[in-house]
Amino acid sequence: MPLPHAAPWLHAVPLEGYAHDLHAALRQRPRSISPKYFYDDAGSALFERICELPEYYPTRTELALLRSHAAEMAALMGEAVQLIEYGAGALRKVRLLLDALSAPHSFVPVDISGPHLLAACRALQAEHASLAIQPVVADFTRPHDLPARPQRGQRVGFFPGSSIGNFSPDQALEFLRMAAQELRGGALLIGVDLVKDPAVLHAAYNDAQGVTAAFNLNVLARAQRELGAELDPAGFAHSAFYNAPLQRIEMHLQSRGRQQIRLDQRVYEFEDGETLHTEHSHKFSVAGFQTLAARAGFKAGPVWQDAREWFALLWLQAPAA
Ligand code: AVI
Repeated sequence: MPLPHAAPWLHAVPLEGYAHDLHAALRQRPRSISPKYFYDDAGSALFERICELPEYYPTRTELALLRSHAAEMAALMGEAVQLIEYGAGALRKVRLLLDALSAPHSFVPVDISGPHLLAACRALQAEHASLAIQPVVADFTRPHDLPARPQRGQRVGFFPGSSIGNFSPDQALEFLRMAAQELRGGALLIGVDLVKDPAVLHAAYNDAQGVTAAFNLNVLARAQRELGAELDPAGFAHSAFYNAPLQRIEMHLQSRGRQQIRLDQRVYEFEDGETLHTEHSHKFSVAGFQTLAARAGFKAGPVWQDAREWFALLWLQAPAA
Protein backbone atom coordinates (compact mmCIF):
# COMPACT_ATOMS: atom_id res chain seq x y z
CA MET A 1 0.00 0.00 0.00
CA PRO A 2 1.17 3.54 -0.61
CA LEU A 3 2.34 5.64 2.24
CA PRO A 4 0.02 8.39 3.40
CA HIS A 5 2.41 11.21 2.53
CA ALA A 6 4.24 9.22 -0.07
CA ALA A 7 7.26 10.78 -1.58
CA PRO A 8 6.59 13.21 -4.35
CA TRP A 9 7.74 12.86 -8.00
CA LEU A 10 10.54 10.65 -6.97
CA HIS A 11 10.09 6.90 -6.79
CA ALA A 12 10.80 3.94 -9.04
CA VAL A 13 14.07 4.90 -10.66
CA PRO A 14 15.61 2.01 -12.61
CA LEU A 15 18.65 0.39 -11.02
CA GLU A 16 20.98 1.02 -13.98
CA GLY A 17 20.10 4.70 -13.60
CA TYR A 18 21.12 4.61 -9.95
CA ALA A 19 24.47 2.89 -10.64
CA HIS A 20 25.21 5.28 -13.50
CA ASP A 21 24.29 8.35 -11.47
CA LEU A 22 26.18 7.18 -8.39
CA HIS A 23 29.38 6.68 -10.42
CA ALA A 24 28.91 10.14 -11.92
CA ALA A 25 28.25 11.62 -8.45
CA LEU A 26 31.38 10.04 -6.97
CA ARG A 27 33.60 11.06 -9.88
CA GLN A 28 32.76 14.75 -9.81
CA ARG A 29 33.84 17.52 -7.42
CA PRO A 30 31.99 18.69 -5.48
CA ARG A 31 30.18 15.36 -5.20
CA SER A 32 26.43 15.52 -5.58
CA ILE A 33 23.59 13.08 -6.29
CA SER A 34 19.90 13.65 -7.04
CA PRO A 35 17.49 13.52 -4.08
CA LYS A 36 15.32 11.14 -6.06
CA TYR A 37 17.58 8.35 -4.75
CA PHE A 38 16.20 8.81 -1.23
CA TYR A 39 12.93 7.21 -2.17
CA ASP A 40 13.08 3.43 -2.29
CA ASP A 41 10.57 1.70 0.02
CA ALA A 42 12.82 2.20 3.08
CA GLY A 43 13.42 5.86 2.21
CA SER A 44 9.72 6.48 1.56
CA ALA A 45 8.89 4.96 4.95
CA LEU A 46 11.47 7.25 6.56
CA PHE A 47 10.01 10.27 4.76
CA GLU A 48 6.62 9.24 6.07
CA ARG A 49 8.04 9.34 9.61
CA ILE A 50 9.66 12.74 8.91
CA CYS A 51 6.22 14.14 8.04
CA GLU A 52 5.00 13.21 11.53
CA LEU A 53 8.01 14.59 13.44
CA PRO A 54 7.36 17.43 15.89
CA GLU A 55 10.15 19.49 14.28
CA TYR A 56 8.98 18.95 10.68
CA TYR A 57 6.17 21.51 10.41
CA PRO A 58 5.53 21.65 6.59
CA THR A 59 3.18 18.66 6.23
CA ARG A 60 0.91 19.45 9.15
CA THR A 61 0.88 23.17 8.35
CA GLU A 62 -0.13 22.58 4.74
CA LEU A 63 -2.78 20.03 5.76
CA ALA A 64 -4.23 22.57 8.21
CA LEU A 65 -4.33 25.23 5.47
CA LEU A 66 -6.12 22.84 3.15
CA ARG A 67 -8.62 21.89 5.87
CA SER A 68 -9.37 25.54 6.67
CA HIS A 69 -9.55 26.89 3.12
CA ALA A 70 -10.61 24.01 0.88
CA ALA A 71 -14.01 25.62 0.30
CA GLU A 72 -12.42 28.87 -1.01
CA MET A 73 -10.01 26.91 -3.20
CA ALA A 74 -12.85 24.78 -4.53
CA ALA A 75 -14.87 27.91 -5.31
CA LEU A 76 -11.96 29.23 -7.42
CA MET A 77 -11.77 25.92 -9.24
CA GLY A 78 -15.48 26.11 -10.07
CA GLU A 79 -17.74 23.41 -11.43
CA ALA A 80 -16.54 20.70 -13.75
CA VAL A 81 -12.85 21.28 -12.96
CA GLN A 82 -10.26 18.86 -14.28
CA LEU A 83 -7.83 18.62 -11.34
CA ILE A 84 -4.30 17.49 -12.18
CA GLU A 85 -2.03 16.49 -9.29
CA TYR A 86 1.70 16.53 -10.05
CA GLY A 87 3.68 13.81 -8.25
CA ALA A 88 0.49 12.47 -6.79
CA GLY A 89 1.79 9.95 -4.24
CA ALA A 90 -0.86 8.63 -1.87
CA LEU A 91 -3.47 11.34 -2.54
CA ARG A 92 -3.90 12.35 1.10
CA LYS A 93 -3.84 16.12 0.63
CA VAL A 94 -5.95 16.21 -2.51
CA ARG A 95 -8.78 14.40 -0.70
CA LEU A 96 -9.40 17.61 1.23
CA LEU A 97 -9.92 19.46 -2.06
CA LEU A 98 -11.96 16.71 -3.67
CA ASP A 99 -14.32 16.65 -0.67
CA ALA A 100 -14.97 20.37 -1.19
CA LEU A 101 -15.40 20.38 -4.99
CA SER A 102 -18.73 20.66 -6.66
CA ALA A 103 -19.25 18.17 -9.50
CA PRO A 104 -15.61 17.91 -10.68
CA HIS A 105 -15.11 16.80 -14.28
CA SER A 106 -12.23 14.48 -13.35
CA PHE A 107 -9.16 13.97 -11.20
CA VAL A 108 -5.87 13.21 -12.99
CA PRO A 109 -3.05 12.17 -10.66
CA VAL A 110 0.34 12.02 -12.40
CA ASP A 111 3.07 9.93 -10.80
CA ILE A 112 6.06 7.94 -11.99
CA SER A 113 5.34 4.95 -9.73
CA GLY A 114 2.56 2.96 -11.44
CA PRO A 115 1.85 0.39 -8.70
CA HIS A 116 1.71 3.00 -5.91
CA LEU A 117 -0.44 5.31 -8.00
CA LEU A 118 -2.94 2.65 -9.01
CA ALA A 119 -3.30 1.37 -5.44
CA ALA A 120 -3.92 4.92 -4.21
CA CYS A 121 -6.50 5.48 -6.98
CA ARG A 122 -8.37 2.30 -6.05
CA ALA A 123 -8.62 3.47 -2.42
CA LEU A 124 -9.80 6.93 -3.54
CA GLN A 125 -12.39 5.46 -5.91
CA ALA A 126 -13.84 3.45 -3.02
CA GLU A 127 -14.54 6.74 -1.23
CA HIS A 128 -15.59 8.77 -4.28
CA ALA A 129 -17.60 6.34 -6.36
CA SER A 130 -18.80 8.90 -8.91
CA LEU A 131 -15.46 10.69 -9.40
CA ALA A 132 -13.79 10.11 -12.77
CA ILE A 133 -10.19 9.24 -11.86
CA GLN A 134 -7.76 9.11 -14.78
CA PRO A 135 -4.27 8.23 -13.49
CA VAL A 136 -1.29 9.03 -15.69
CA VAL A 137 1.90 7.06 -15.00
CA ALA A 138 4.64 9.48 -16.04
CA ASP A 139 7.51 11.62 -14.84
CA PHE A 140 5.65 14.91 -14.74
CA THR A 141 8.88 16.92 -15.04
CA ARG A 142 9.23 15.57 -18.60
CA PRO A 143 6.85 15.97 -21.53
CA HIS A 144 3.77 13.81 -20.90
CA ASP A 145 0.27 13.40 -22.27
CA LEU A 146 -2.87 14.25 -20.30
CA PRO A 147 -6.49 13.31 -20.95
CA ALA A 148 -8.40 15.84 -23.09
CA ARG A 149 -9.43 19.12 -21.46
CA PRO A 150 -12.98 19.42 -20.19
CA GLN A 151 -15.29 21.30 -22.53
CA ARG A 152 -16.95 23.33 -19.79
CA GLY A 153 -14.72 23.53 -16.69
CA GLN A 154 -11.11 24.67 -16.28
CA ARG A 155 -7.96 22.63 -15.82
CA VAL A 156 -6.22 23.26 -12.46
CA GLY A 157 -2.88 21.82 -11.33
CA PHE A 158 -2.10 20.91 -7.70
CA PHE A 159 1.52 20.59 -6.54
CA PRO A 160 1.65 20.45 -2.73
CA GLY A 161 4.42 19.74 -0.21
CA SER A 162 6.94 22.36 -1.38
CA SER A 163 8.42 19.63 -3.53
CA ILE A 164 9.34 22.42 -5.94
CA GLY A 165 11.90 23.41 -3.30
CA ASN A 166 13.89 20.27 -4.11
CA PHE A 167 14.35 21.42 -7.71
CA SER A 168 17.25 23.65 -8.71
CA PRO A 169 16.11 27.19 -9.61
CA ASP A 170 16.43 26.30 -13.32
CA GLN A 171 14.42 23.10 -12.89
CA ALA A 172 11.75 25.02 -10.94
CA LEU A 173 11.40 27.56 -13.73
CA GLU A 174 11.33 24.83 -16.35
CA PHE A 175 8.57 23.00 -14.45
CA LEU A 176 6.55 26.19 -14.00
CA ARG A 177 6.87 26.99 -17.73
CA MET A 178 5.67 23.52 -18.63
CA ALA A 179 2.76 23.79 -16.16
CA ALA A 180 1.77 27.25 -17.43
CA GLN A 181 1.34 25.84 -20.94
CA GLU A 182 -0.38 22.66 -19.82
CA LEU A 183 -2.78 24.59 -17.55
CA ARG A 184 -3.60 27.37 -20.07
CA GLY A 185 -6.96 28.93 -19.25
CA GLY A 186 -6.82 27.48 -15.71
CA ALA A 187 -4.55 27.77 -12.69
CA LEU A 188 -1.95 26.13 -10.45
CA LEU A 189 -2.37 25.65 -6.69
CA ILE A 190 1.11 25.12 -5.25
CA GLY A 191 2.49 24.67 -1.72
CA VAL A 192 5.75 26.41 -0.82
CA ASP A 193 7.79 26.42 2.36
CA LEU A 194 8.65 29.95 3.44
CA VAL A 195 11.87 31.60 4.64
CA LYS A 196 11.82 31.77 8.43
CA ASP A 197 13.98 31.74 11.56
CA PRO A 198 17.00 29.56 10.65
CA ALA A 199 16.71 27.80 14.03
CA VAL A 200 13.28 26.47 13.05
CA LEU A 201 14.61 25.30 9.69
CA HIS A 202 17.67 23.76 11.28
CA ALA A 203 15.54 21.76 13.72
CA ALA A 204 13.23 20.55 10.94
CA TYR A 205 16.17 18.93 9.14
CA ASN A 206 18.09 17.83 12.25
CA ASP A 207 15.38 16.15 14.30
CA ALA A 208 16.12 14.82 17.77
CA GLN A 209 15.18 11.23 16.89
CA GLY A 210 17.62 11.12 13.96
CA VAL A 211 14.98 10.16 11.39
CA THR A 212 16.20 12.73 8.86
CA ALA A 213 19.75 11.48 9.38
CA ALA A 214 18.59 7.91 8.64
CA PHE A 215 16.71 9.20 5.56
CA ASN A 216 19.87 10.90 4.30
CA LEU A 217 22.10 7.90 5.06
CA ASN A 218 19.64 5.62 3.25
CA VAL A 219 21.24 6.79 -0.01
CA LEU A 220 24.38 4.86 1.03
CA ALA A 221 22.50 1.94 2.57
CA ARG A 222 20.63 1.61 -0.74
CA ALA A 223 23.89 1.57 -2.67
CA GLN A 224 25.01 -1.35 -0.48
CA ARG A 225 21.71 -3.22 -0.74
CA GLU A 226 20.91 -2.70 -4.38
CA LEU A 227 24.23 -2.12 -6.11
CA GLY A 228 26.54 -4.18 -3.91
CA ALA A 229 28.64 -1.10 -3.16
CA GLU A 230 31.33 -1.68 -0.54
CA LEU A 231 31.13 1.15 1.96
CA ASP A 232 30.58 1.86 5.62
CA PRO A 233 27.44 3.98 6.16
CA ALA A 234 28.55 4.56 9.75
CA GLY A 235 31.63 6.25 8.29
CA PHE A 236 29.42 9.13 7.13
CA ALA A 237 27.57 11.75 9.15
CA HIS A 238 24.30 13.49 8.32
CA SER A 239 24.88 17.20 7.75
CA ALA A 240 22.01 19.65 7.16
CA PHE A 241 22.33 23.41 7.45
CA TYR A 242 20.61 26.54 6.27
CA ASN A 243 22.44 28.47 3.55
CA ALA A 244 20.91 31.89 4.19
CA PRO A 245 22.19 33.75 1.09
CA LEU A 246 20.78 31.02 -1.16
CA GLN A 247 17.66 30.52 1.00
CA ARG A 248 17.97 26.77 1.14
CA ILE A 249 18.61 23.85 3.44
CA GLU A 250 21.51 21.83 2.13
CA MET A 251 21.85 18.17 3.04
CA HIS A 252 25.15 16.37 2.71
CA LEU A 253 26.77 13.13 3.83
CA GLN A 254 30.10 13.97 5.42
CA SER A 255 32.97 11.52 5.63
CA ARG A 256 34.18 10.83 9.19
CA GLY A 257 37.83 10.30 8.28
CA ARG A 258 39.60 8.97 5.19
CA GLN A 259 37.82 6.09 3.53
CA GLN A 260 36.84 4.46 0.25
CA ILE A 261 33.67 3.52 -1.54
CA ARG A 262 34.00 0.62 -3.99
CA LEU A 263 31.44 0.31 -6.73
CA ASP A 264 31.71 -2.09 -9.70
CA GLN A 265 35.53 -2.45 -9.35
CA ARG A 266 36.03 1.31 -9.09
CA VAL A 267 37.43 2.87 -5.95
CA TYR A 268 36.45 6.35 -4.82
CA GLU A 269 38.51 8.02 -2.10
CA PHE A 270 36.99 10.31 0.51
CA GLU A 271 39.14 12.67 2.56
CA ASP A 272 38.19 13.42 6.15
CA GLY A 273 35.28 15.89 6.07
CA GLU A 274 34.64 15.49 2.34
CA THR A 275 30.94 15.48 1.45
CA LEU A 276 28.44 13.97 -0.93
CA HIS A 277 25.65 16.51 -1.45
CA THR A 278 22.20 14.85 -1.44
CA GLU A 279 19.50 17.54 -1.38
CA HIS A 280 18.61 21.21 -1.57
CA SER A 281 15.34 22.30 -0.03
CA HIS A 282 14.71 25.87 -1.16
CA LYS A 283 12.65 28.23 0.95
CA PHE A 284 10.74 31.11 -0.61
CA SER A 285 9.08 34.42 0.14
CA VAL A 286 5.58 34.72 -1.26
CA ALA A 287 6.60 37.69 -3.42
CA GLY A 288 9.77 35.91 -4.57
CA PHE A 289 7.82 32.85 -5.63
CA GLN A 290 5.22 34.95 -7.41
CA THR A 291 8.03 36.69 -9.31
CA LEU A 292 9.47 33.31 -10.34
CA ALA A 293 6.01 32.13 -11.42
CA ALA A 294 5.47 35.35 -13.39
CA ARG A 295 8.60 34.53 -15.42
CA ALA A 296 6.81 31.31 -16.41
CA GLY A 297 3.65 33.21 -17.43
CA PHE A 298 1.52 32.90 -14.26
CA LYS A 299 -0.38 35.80 -12.64
CA ALA A 300 -0.47 35.96 -8.85
CA GLY A 301 -3.81 35.16 -7.19
CA PRO A 302 -4.95 34.47 -3.63
CA VAL A 303 -2.44 33.22 -1.05
CA TRP A 304 -3.23 31.19 2.08
CA GLN A 305 -0.70 31.20 4.93
CA ASP A 306 -0.67 30.00 8.51
CA ALA A 307 -0.55 32.58 11.31
CA ARG A 308 3.24 32.11 11.76
CA GLU A 309 3.77 32.56 8.00
CA TRP A 310 5.78 29.35 7.79
CA PHE A 311 4.07 27.81 4.78
CA ALA A 312 1.91 29.10 1.93
CA LEU A 313 -0.45 27.77 -0.68
CA LEU A 314 -0.49 30.03 -3.74
CA TRP A 315 -3.09 30.30 -6.45
CA LEU A 316 -1.41 31.14 -9.75
CA GLN A 317 -3.46 32.01 -12.80
CA ALA A 318 -2.17 30.36 -15.97
CA PRO A 319 -2.06 32.27 -19.27
CA ALA A 320 -5.29 32.47 -21.27
CA ALA A 321 -6.15 29.46 -23.41
C1 AVI B 1 10.01 16.21 -0.18
N1 AVI B 1 10.62 17.47 0.28
C2 AVI B 1 9.70 18.60 0.09
C3 AVI B 1 11.19 17.38 1.64
C4 AVI B 1 11.82 18.74 2.04
O1 AVI B 1 11.52 19.21 3.14
O2 AVI B 1 12.57 19.29 1.24
C5 AVI B 1 12.24 16.29 1.71
C6 AVI B 1 12.95 16.25 3.03
N2 AVI B 1 14.25 16.23 3.19
C7 AVI B 1 14.55 16.18 4.46
N3 AVI B 1 13.43 16.22 5.15
C8 AVI B 1 12.41 16.24 4.28
